[in-house]
Amino acid sequence: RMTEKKAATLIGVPLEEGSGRGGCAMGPAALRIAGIGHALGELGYAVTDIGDLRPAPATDLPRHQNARHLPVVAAFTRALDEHTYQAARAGTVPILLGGDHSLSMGSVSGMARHAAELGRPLYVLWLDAHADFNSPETSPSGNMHGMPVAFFCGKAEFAPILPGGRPLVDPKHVYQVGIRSVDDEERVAIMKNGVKVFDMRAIDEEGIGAIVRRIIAEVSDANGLLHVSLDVDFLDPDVAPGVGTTVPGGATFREAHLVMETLHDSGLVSSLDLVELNPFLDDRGKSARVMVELAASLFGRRVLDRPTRAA
Ligand code: Z70
Ligand code: MN
Ligand code: MN
Ligand code: MN
Repeated sequence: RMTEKKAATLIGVPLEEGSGRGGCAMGPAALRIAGIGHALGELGYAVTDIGDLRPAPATDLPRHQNARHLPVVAAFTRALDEHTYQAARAGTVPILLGGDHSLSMGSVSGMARHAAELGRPLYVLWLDAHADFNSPETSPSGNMHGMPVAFFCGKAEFAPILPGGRPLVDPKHVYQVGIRSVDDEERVAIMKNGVKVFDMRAIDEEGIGAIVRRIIAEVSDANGLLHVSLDVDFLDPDVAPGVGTTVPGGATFREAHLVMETLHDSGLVSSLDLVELNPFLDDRGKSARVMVELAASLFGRRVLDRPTRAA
């Protein structure tokens, strides 16, 4: 096992219909131009890029009042559930090149299936300004990128998107870090369901390093797999302006790198979403490059070799 080459599968997801505006569909191209494949190769990964998924919209789903573009998002969810599951089952790290955050409905569902087969619990680290825990009943916008966490925890009602009986994620296994914009009904839902929320106040008071080490210790004690979902707006808009919903007061460049380096040292990360990059709004590729740098840190790029800090 130790001698096997590390492997990653890049999955392009030109999906923007979940976000309520155009631009995210160009995200996969921007992440490739910023060098995601090259960076992983330099870190010793065998990289397979399966290209961009372009599923035809689902024809079996009714129009939904408050789940905009449901047939498009559902088609991507189905394709991503399968491709993410297969990439993980083949022993590679699936890396989703988004695309808006509704893509996590599929990537996390696929990882939940993989984890269940291994008999291990799946944990999700949600790095985002938003909780993305709305349902069609609570959403103020109808935009499905505000719903993926509720979906993969089984807390959002849609017409059936995936077959019944699929493993769900326990909301108590979802850690949300960087949160600073939550809708009123959404706040009630995350509290009721026991989502573990570390908002910007927690980061300021406790330090992001201590928070991430605590999360890693819990996942490690449970022998869990950890899926990381990185929304561009986790970062402060000064660091990463290329996103539709900028929210002031986000993570700094240094905080974000520390998260990734600490996660790498844990050896627990099974899969990654890079989402919400909008190249149309970016400043000469700045945000795309930051996202690639953070992915490189997550998969082992470091400044110096040093003993890992105890949890
Ligand atoms: C709001 C909604 C959201 C990302 C915006 C915003 C959701 N809570 N998510 N940008 N990534 O419309 O549900
Ligand atoms: Mn999000
Ligand atoms: Mn967000
Ligand atoms: Mn548990």
